[in-house]
Amino acid sequence: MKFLFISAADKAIAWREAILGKFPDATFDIWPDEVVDKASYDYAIVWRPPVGELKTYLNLKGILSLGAGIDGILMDTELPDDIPVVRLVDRCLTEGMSEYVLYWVIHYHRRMGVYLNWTANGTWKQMRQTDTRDKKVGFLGIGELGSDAAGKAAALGFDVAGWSRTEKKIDGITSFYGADGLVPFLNRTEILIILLPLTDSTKGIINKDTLAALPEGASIINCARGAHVVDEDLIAALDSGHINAATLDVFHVEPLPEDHPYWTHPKVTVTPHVASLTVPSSAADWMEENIKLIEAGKPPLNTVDVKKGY
Ligand code: NDP
Ligand code: OXD
Repeated sequence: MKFLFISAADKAIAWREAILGKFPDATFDIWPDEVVDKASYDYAIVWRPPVGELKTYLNLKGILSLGAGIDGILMDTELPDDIPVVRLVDRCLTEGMSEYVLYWVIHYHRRMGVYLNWTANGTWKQMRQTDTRDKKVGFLGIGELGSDAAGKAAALGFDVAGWSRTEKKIDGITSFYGADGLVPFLNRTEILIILLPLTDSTKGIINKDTLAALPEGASIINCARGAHVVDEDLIAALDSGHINAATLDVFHVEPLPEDHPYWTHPKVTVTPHVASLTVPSSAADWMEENIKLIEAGKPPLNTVDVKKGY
């Protein structure tokens, strides 16, 4: 079996070890330097392949994403259309995302930013503590990642809701769905977490209208994609005081350009796209399972619906 790897070179060594650990007789070639005989590859393991590259590998059986988000793969408008694109669903990725989300939800709920500023200046001062059960946390996107984090937030006692395309029935989580559900969902959400895929319908979903629909003082955690947010609208809402604070892990351009106002905005915390990183040794289990399904002539799990965009 032959694997083609297209991603940052510094990620390749760990992936080679993980994949060859599962398929010891396989060959794992790193694009572009190690590629020989394009027709000989069975599986492409990719992050953001160059447009038009994958269609030149004529015998691929599957395109396996290195991440949960496949917007970077779908940017290739010339993808071969008879080959399944399979997105990553992995325990470590899911648990890592929930850790990141809960860390910031608790940070905003317990107003740790305010306390850390005060104590850094030698100020000893207390605020009234609010009841967790009254704090309304909302997840835009309640799929693999959103549902795990939402379930864990609900277990801590938060009043949790999710917004999705289709209705969800998850114990302890109120479901809002579809275009009609968006504003009512936003109206009740004091801490908003964005965990949507980036598609034509979700691009720019955080804009002046949706920000205005959030209650005064809401906080935002974006750990999906930068293009979900209209940056100027978010900055205006932070400056006006309508939005309390934002933690942003993802950006229109990454790395975030040096002169971007987010770097120095007092109400913004920037993290460098680390909300949850793929752990090759764990994600290789999922790759193995899907490859076995494809080799057995069965459909893989988590196949992307290219038309839907996720
Ligand atoms: P899923 O596909 O499992 O879930 C997506 C959710 O979004 C579903 O609930 C889906 O609704 C909902 N959704 C999609 N389109 C719409 C729409 N138009 N209107 C309303 N709801 C919509 O994705 P994951 O949970 O696995 O991942 C989410 C995103 O997280 C990824 O696409 C990626 O961009 C990002 N990510 C970021 C990481 C980071 O480190 N910052 C790491 C990993 C992922 P329905 O269930 O009804 O289909
Ligand atoms: C992903 C990511 O989509 O790392 O998995 O952003």
